[in-house]
Amino acid sequence: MASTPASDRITVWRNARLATMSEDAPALELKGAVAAREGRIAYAGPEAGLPAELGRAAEIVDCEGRLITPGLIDCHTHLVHAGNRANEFEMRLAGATYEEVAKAGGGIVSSVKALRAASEDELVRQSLPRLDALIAEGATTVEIKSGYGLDLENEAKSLRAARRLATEREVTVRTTFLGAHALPAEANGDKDAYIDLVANGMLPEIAASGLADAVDGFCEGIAFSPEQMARVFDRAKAIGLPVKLHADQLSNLHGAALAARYGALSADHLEYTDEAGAIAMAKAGTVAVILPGAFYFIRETKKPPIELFRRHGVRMAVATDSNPGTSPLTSLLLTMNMAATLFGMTVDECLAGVTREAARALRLQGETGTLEAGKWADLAIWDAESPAELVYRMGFNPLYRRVWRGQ
Ligand code: DI6
Ligand code: FE
Repeated sequence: MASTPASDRITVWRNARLATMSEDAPALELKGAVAAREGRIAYAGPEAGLPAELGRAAEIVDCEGRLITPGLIDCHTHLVHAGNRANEFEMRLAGATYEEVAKAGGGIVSSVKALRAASEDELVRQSLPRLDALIAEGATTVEIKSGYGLDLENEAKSLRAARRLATEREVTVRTTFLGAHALPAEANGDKDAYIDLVANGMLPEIAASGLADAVDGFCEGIAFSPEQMARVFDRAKAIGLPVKLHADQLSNLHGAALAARYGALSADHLEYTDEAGAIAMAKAGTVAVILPGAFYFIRETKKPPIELFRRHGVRMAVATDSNPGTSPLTSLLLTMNMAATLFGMTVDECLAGVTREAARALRLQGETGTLEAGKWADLAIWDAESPAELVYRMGFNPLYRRVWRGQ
């Protein structure tokens, strides 16, 4: 009998508990099935509803009652960086202040120095173990920012390394240009001149080379003002790239409202965001990306206004913010536990935050983030019966199988 060409091959995962994360489906389908054809979902729902032509699949996988969720999505990482900042961590434990750490050459500038000294190959080599840690927990899509190069050559090198990671592993990578992350030493304190370089010198080249899928910035007293970020965003909009913003992390500069004004895909951190910011985000459809790892690691005390986001219908994603300075975290499962334990987010909010809403924050909600026909066949199959088991544990990975584009 002629073998079925791979392109027509249908795979069915049956006898499963489905958390499709679709807002139109039950939270948990107890006897569900998912069918995949040509890398996309052909069916997801009650096994009894599986169309006959799919039931005659080339491959049937009995999931033995295991839980299937959409593949996990980390929508906010600085995964591409060089070296680490463990020494700073130790200094801080010994009581050093941020200023003392900075005076000792620590902080973002030390990561900039390491990034500039590393080759593109070295960046890929150092970043792969961090990506593998996310993949090992069922991540199928990862966003990766630049932001440690702070000049055109090194920002482009960072984004090329990020793109290359998607050729080294079966994973979808979305890249974000974060030239407006910090002020490089050579700027001699002139933030306005550097922002002009970011907006007019770097961004057009980065966009023309196709290295970035979005543009981000750090709107904070120690970084850039709303007015300075607006200049970068004006350029991004003129070029046609969507924007995101690290907003209201350490103070309320009304970064969330600025992001909403530009129709940003997301505003991220948000510990100090006020009700006006939440209302503006809701109106603009800007996703709140909640980053508990940074809150925990820098021992922040001001929690993001989860209740305000709920009240005003702001969609919430959850992400690792994996970076060497404030969130050296590469576990979405632990991130979900932190979002629940530290911020009171529900199990459904946490799991939606690393699937459906994380896809929305990357403008990928049409392609992934839920188990619905037509979307990428990106699945995570767990040795678990309910989503609560994925959020409840700390440091335990119950992943049984990961499926990326049906394979
Ligand atoms: N906020 C943060 O917490 C990180 N970047 C940002 O905009 C810090 C990044 C680092 O310290 O390396
Ligand atoms: Fe970040």
